[in-house]
Amino acid sequence: MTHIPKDHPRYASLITREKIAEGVQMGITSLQGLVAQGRGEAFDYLIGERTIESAAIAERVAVAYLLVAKRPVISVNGNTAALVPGALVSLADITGAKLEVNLFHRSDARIHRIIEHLKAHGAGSVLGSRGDARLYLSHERGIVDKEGIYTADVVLVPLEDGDRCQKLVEMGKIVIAIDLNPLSRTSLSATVTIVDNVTRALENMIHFTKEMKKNSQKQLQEVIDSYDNKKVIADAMYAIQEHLKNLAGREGIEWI
Ligand code: PTJ
Repeated sequence: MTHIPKDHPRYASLITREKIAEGVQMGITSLQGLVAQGRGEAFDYLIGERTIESAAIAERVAVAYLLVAKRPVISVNGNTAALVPGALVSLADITGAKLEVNLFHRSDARIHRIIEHLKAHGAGSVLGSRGDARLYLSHERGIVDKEGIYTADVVLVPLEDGDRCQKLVEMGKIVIAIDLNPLSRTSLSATVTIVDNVTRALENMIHFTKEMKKNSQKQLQEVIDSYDNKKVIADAMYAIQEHLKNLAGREGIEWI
């Protein structure tokens, strides 16, 4: 890993980049994952590299869904395994969700490496290697485990491609997406859209879970019932516009 000095103004972003590059070197992250990360970085820059208020609301609702779920599953791909392995394991532990590796660029070797990587970060059992059920998709993301995503009632899908998100929603599942692009197909089709960097979102969700675990099922249901996903997406777009206006204003550039 390249040494990044802590006082570098773009420290957090550069460390994230290093982790993804390391993921590729370890055979965990796909080469295409680098491109996806670059896209994410660009949207994160537009949003101001912070958790906006509406994302925090969506994160709380996501936690409420995970806590009321009967069969919650957290889907793991090559990017999230490289960026936030410890947080994925912690969130699964405290919400009681199962972890399942599910890849777009699927290979048995990569699935195995990601499972071992999660275990090295404290995971017990990790699903994904069986592939004994199929979602009706023409690509490999459709290969899932029967006791995991296939029969889950709530699925958390960080950095997803739109096809599978739509399919899971069509199957009647609650789908929670983490995607910095508020207008991606995933964002537009998920039940709960968290427009935040996965590195911040998972830490926030762990924090909220610790708080909300004490809540009754009725209280959790109230959090869910008061939620409006379209409003959250609209707010993310507004936040991007306002952030850009502020940046322009600071530089004396007129916002037309
Ligand atoms: O490991 P695999 O084989 O399953 O492949 C995973 C990738 C990510 C390559 C695959 O799912 C893919 O190609 O994803 P997309 O279609 O590029 O979508 C990724 C979405 O996640 C984009 O909308 C990005 O803006 C967003 N994104 C990228 N990095 C982050 C992110 N959102 C939140 N946090 C990030 N760090």
